[in-house]
Amino acid sequence: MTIKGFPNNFLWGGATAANQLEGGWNLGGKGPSIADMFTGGNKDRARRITPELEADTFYPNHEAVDFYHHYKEDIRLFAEMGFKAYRFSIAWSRIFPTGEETEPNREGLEFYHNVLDELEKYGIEPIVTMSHYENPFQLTKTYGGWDNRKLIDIFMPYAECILREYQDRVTYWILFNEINLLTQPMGGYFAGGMILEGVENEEERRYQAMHNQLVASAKTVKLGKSISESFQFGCMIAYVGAYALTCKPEDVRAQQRTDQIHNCIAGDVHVRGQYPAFAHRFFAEKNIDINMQPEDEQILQDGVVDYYTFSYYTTNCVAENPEGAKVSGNGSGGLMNPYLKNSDWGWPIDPEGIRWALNNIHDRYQLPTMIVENGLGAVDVVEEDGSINDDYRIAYLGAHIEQMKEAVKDGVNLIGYMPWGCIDLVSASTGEMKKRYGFIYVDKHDDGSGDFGRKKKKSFEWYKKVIASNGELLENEAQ
Ligand code: BGP
Repeated sequence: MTIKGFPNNFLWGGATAANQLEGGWNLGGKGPSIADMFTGGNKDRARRITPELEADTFYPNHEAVDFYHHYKEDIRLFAEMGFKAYRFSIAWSRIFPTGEETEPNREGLEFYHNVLDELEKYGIEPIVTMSHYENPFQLTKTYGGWDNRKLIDIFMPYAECILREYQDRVTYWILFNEINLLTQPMGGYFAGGMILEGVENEEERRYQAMHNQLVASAKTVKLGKSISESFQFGCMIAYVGAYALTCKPEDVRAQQRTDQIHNCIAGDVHVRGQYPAFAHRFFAEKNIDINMQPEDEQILQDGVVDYYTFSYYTTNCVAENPEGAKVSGNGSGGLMNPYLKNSDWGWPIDPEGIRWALNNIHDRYQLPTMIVENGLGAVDVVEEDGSINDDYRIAYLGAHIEQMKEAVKDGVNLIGYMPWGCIDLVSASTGEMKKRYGFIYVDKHDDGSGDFGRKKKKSFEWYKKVIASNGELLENEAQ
């Protein structure tokens, strides 16, 4: 029997999010989202959230990389690379500026029709995230964010509006980006739209927010299926693989627990329609008392997802007594792995880990699976001749694709790969432009300078060949 690599209909593409890409933060009737209230930062200086905009402060998401005015050019470049699919998010506050209008903002809806027109022109399949760290900020002011159950009722008209509006144009929907970041302190702002500094029951409120989003997700799936039978709904998990630091049984158990809490609670509810048993004990031991309504059980069961998506950047190590050097890495922290090198932002680089993650996910859920974020945030240098030789990015992505191929040969039903920030955009964690992921460079910098000019990096031609060969030509061969 021949063991085959990527299937012929594999979805090669790239991923972005409205708040990090579009700019036009107050154009076309858009209201401010929570992302618009974040200042810039860097790996040593955290971003600040300002409840009111401060004069003389730079807010990097306001202009981002101005996809709002460059979308035609950008999508043409995606098409030139051979993209089969493109993951982007709809900015909720472009459609409902404060979240609570009774009528949607037509101009916002038209913007995404225009984006979809371009994608259609090149035969690129849209994969649309409904909520990617961009709650209308007014909801934070009025209700505090997703820990307030009221948000479910406010989200549903938005979900219904976009599902109906784009029902003939979009098949693949992604519900809440990295919903499980709510198990981590940074997830409060990003995933939950909440400002929880100094709040006593901070952890409980994050898990409450996650529950409310899980209920909203399930309701959206049920509603969506009544609008169009062709809709496919996916969850989105920030999958950070955890290894035991040693083979000491207590360390191995600490690893299992971390994996259960961080990677599995939200995924299990999305896929199986109920909380796993270990979650109940975890909540009890932590005194986390989640307000679940009697009807929630049925709602969760009725709205399970059709496919599983996740972001994968890194892994870390876990020990019973976590002493030693810590790493950064997609909200997770954890201990340094002596066998791995870190990126310039301290995220361990672990291509083998993506095969491990894919096998774990497949063993647990047996669902079609899509990697909707992966990549290397790095500093790019524009040479005097204008070239950008990002061999480090080619090496990172090539090694990960190689391991994805192994996972497919292992039997994983992997249906797509959307590397993150296929065009440079604003970093979520640090607010920097300096931390770049793209195949396409954008002339925009952390002091606000730059003319938004687009340039192909070396990885652009490389990825084009990877796609054309359906993942057969990798690292050296494709250069
Ligand atoms: C994920 C987010 C993205 C993205 C990415 C890279 O957590 O879903 O929005 O930004 O991480 O992280 P960063 O931008 O901090 O480098």
